[in-house]
Amino acid sequence: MSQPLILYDLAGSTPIKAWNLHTWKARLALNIKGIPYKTIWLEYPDIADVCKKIGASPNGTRGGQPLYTVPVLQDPNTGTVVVDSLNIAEYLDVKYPNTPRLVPEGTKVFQAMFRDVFEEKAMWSMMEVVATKLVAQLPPRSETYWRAGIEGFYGKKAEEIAPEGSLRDASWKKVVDALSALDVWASQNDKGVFITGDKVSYADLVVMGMLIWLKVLEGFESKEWKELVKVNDGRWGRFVQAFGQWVQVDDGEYL
Ligand SMILES: N[C@@H](CCC(=O)N[C@@H](CS)C(=O)NCC(=O)O)C(=O)O
Repeated sequence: MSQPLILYDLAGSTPIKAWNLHTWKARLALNIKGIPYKTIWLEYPDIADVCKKIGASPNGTRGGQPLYTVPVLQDPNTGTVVVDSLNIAEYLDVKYPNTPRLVPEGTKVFQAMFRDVFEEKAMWSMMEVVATKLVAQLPPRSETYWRAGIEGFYGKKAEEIAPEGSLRDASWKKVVDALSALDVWASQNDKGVFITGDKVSYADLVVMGMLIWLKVLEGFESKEWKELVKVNDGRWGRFVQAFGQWVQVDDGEYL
């Protein structure tokens, strides 16, 4: 009998716990495919040690040093450890072929380019919008780690990056502009709510990961969420609805 896969994710203190846009891409892939898995909840300062222990490779470098990231997927059935949400989606496609395919044949380059372009257009602005709530829900050790990186980069407290007012409105406008550009591209499909039409693929997980980030951290009642579901003739409202059944989080275990 096959054993549940293990997903390494970052713990937050909201009721749903899973808050990170990158790990949500892998979680959505598992949920869409219906593959049983268990979450191991980590804190930022533990990522590198855990990765080294389980044999996960670095996912790039930062400041000349190896950079270890989550999500990481461990498959006890094959002894495989996979790093990076796109590789995870592709691995699951290959090893669990009777499940919806998220990186259709010949599209890995498109999926990778889509991720880079969309994240470049929208991710930092969205991070500015959610920064205050993001930091408020991190457990203390993760909070110290995250503040050191982000506050060093911006040269100010996380809470001052985009407080209510013109700074926050400008960041949010950049997010809406990025979504509107995507709406124009995606409208070239004549059917289906997803980026490439009526079948969900990894590109959709990139977008949804970012929207869940906003939903978990700011909530349904935030003015940004209310605007998001209406803009572009309701495209993102329909998009989020199409993911409804897949936005699930297991209890998991803390490291
Ligand atoms: N392209 C990667 C991005 C992974 C990533 O950047 N993960 C962040 C989560 S915030 C991370 O683990 N960062 C570790 C660190 O900053 O030390 C993916 O989609 O898996």
